[in-house]
Amino acid sequence: EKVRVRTALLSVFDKSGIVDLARELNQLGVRLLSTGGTYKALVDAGLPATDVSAVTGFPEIMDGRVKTLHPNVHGGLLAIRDDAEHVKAMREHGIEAIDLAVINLYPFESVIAAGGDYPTTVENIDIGGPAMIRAAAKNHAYVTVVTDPADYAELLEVLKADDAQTLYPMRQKFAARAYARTAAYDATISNWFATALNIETPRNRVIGGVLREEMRYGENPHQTAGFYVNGDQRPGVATAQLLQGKQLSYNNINDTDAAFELVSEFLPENGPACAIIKHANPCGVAVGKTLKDAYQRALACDSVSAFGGIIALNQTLDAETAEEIVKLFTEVIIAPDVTEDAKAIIAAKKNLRLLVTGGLADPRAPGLTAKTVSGGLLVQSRDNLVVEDLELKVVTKRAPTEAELEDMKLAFKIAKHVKSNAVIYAKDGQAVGIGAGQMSRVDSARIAAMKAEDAAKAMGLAEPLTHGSAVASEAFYPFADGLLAAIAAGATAVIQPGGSMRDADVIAAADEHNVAMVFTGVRHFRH
Ligand code: 93A
Repeated sequence: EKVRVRTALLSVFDKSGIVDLARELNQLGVRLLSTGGTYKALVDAGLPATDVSAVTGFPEIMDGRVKTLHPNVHGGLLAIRDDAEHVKAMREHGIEAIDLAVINLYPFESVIAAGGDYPTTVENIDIGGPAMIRAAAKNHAYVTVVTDPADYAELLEVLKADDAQTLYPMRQKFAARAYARTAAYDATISNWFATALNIETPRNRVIGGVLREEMRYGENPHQTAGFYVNGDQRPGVATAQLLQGKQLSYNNINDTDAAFELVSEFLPENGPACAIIKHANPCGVAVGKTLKDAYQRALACDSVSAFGGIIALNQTLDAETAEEIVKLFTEVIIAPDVTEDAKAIIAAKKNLRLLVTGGLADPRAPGLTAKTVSGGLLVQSRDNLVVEDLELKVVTKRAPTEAELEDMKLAFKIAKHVKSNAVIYAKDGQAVGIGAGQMSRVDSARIAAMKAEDAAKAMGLAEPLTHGSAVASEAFYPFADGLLAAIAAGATAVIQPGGSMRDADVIAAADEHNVAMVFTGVRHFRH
C-alpha cells in the first residue's frame, strides 16, 4: 500500500517547478536521478543529482534520442519489488529500483502550434519520455508517476505527511492521468501526420486530443465538461484568440464552432456575410453590402431567437458593425479580425466574448468529425462539399432566374449547417425562414414559414419574405407534400438533392405551380 520513495527520476522538458520539487525531495532523503538538461538545472541550483548516464553506464547518444531507453532505467521502473525472480534479475544486472518518475514530454503540441517545419516537428516526438511514463504507470503498485507540474503540490503534500511515503490511491490516479497524457500526446502526433499528409481517414489517425481546459459545467450545470484540442492549427474555435470576456462555456464553444464553420462558407472577397447561431442552428444568415448590413439582414430573419446568440462574421469586425451588435444581448462574436475602434466598442460590454481567428476555415478542407454513442465513437470525414462545386441540374420546365439561382445556392449552403430535417427559405441574399431539427420535413417547411410570418409582422411588412423566395431542403423530398408546403409559403424556386423514388411526383408538383427546381445530387444530413 504505502511505498517509501528512495529514488526519483526527474526528466522534464518543461522545467517549471522542478527545482523546488527536487529540493523538497532531497530534503526528504530522496536520491535524484535525471537526464542532461534537467540534471544541469538541479546541479546549477546546488542540488545533489546523479546523471542518468551513470545509471545506464551509457552516454546520451544520437542527439539525446537515446538517453533513458535502457534496461537499468526500465528495469528499475518495472520491477515487481516482492517478486523473487524480479529481485534476482535486479541483483544480477545491477538494476536499482526507481520509485518516482517525474516526466513531462518534448513540446510536440507547442511546436506544431508555432508552425514548426516537418523535421523540427518530427524531432519533437518524444520516445523515451512516454516509454518511462507508461512503464512507471504500469507498475503503479510500487511506482508513482507525475506528468504535470500542476500535480507536484499534491505529491509533496502526501510525501511530507508521511515520511516520504506514497499511497496506492494516489499512485493509481496518477497512473490513469499518465496514460491519458501519453494517449493524448500520441493522438496529437497521429492527427498532425494525417493532416500533413492529407490522409485524414479513421484508419490513419485516432480521434483524441489534449485537455486544454475544464469548463465549469457541460450542456447542463450538473454535467462536467472539458475541451480537448487535437493540435489542428487551422482557423477555428480551438485556435481562436479570446480578446475579451470570460471563459467560453461548453454550449458557447459548440455554438461558436457552428457559427464560424457556417460563415466560413462565404469567401470574404465575395462580400460581407454574417451568421447568428442559437442552440447550434442558425437563426439568421445573410450577405450584405457592408458588414453592418449583413449583420442587420441576418438579424432580421429571426430577431427574437437572436437574443443571446453567437455571431460569426467573415470579415474584420469594424466599428459600425460593432455599434450595431452591442445594441442587442449577444454571447460571443467570432471574426477573422477586429479593428481597434471596434475593439473599444465591444470592450464596453464586459461579458461579451470576442474571438479572432486570423482567417476563415476552409469549407473544402478534409478532416474527421466524431460523436459519441454509448460504448464508442462514430467517426466520419467532414462534410466538405460546397454548393459552388456541385453540378446543378434543372429538372423542371421552368429554369430558375439568375436571382433565384443565387438564393437557391445560399439556401443550400445554409442547409448544410442546419440540423436535419432542414428547410431554408432565402431571398435577396438573406435567409428569411429556417426550419431545423424536425422529424418531418413538412413540419420544418411549415415552421420556417411561420417564423417568416412572425418576422414580417414584427417588421410591419405586408407579406412574409418567403413570398418569391428560394427554398432548400438538405435531403430529398420523399413525397410532394414537403415541396407543396414550401410552395404554400410562397417559394418559387427549389433546390434539393433529388434521388427519391418519387422524384417524378415531386417534379410534376413543381411544374404544376410553375416552380423552378434544381437537383444537387448531394445530401447534407446533419444530426
Ligand atoms: O529523445 S527521447 O525520445 N529519448 C530518450 O531516451 C529520452 N529520455 C527522456 N526523449 C527522452 N526524454 C525526454 O527528455 C523527456 O521526456 C523530457 O521531455 C526530456 C528531458 O530532457 P533533459 O533533461 O535533457 O532536458
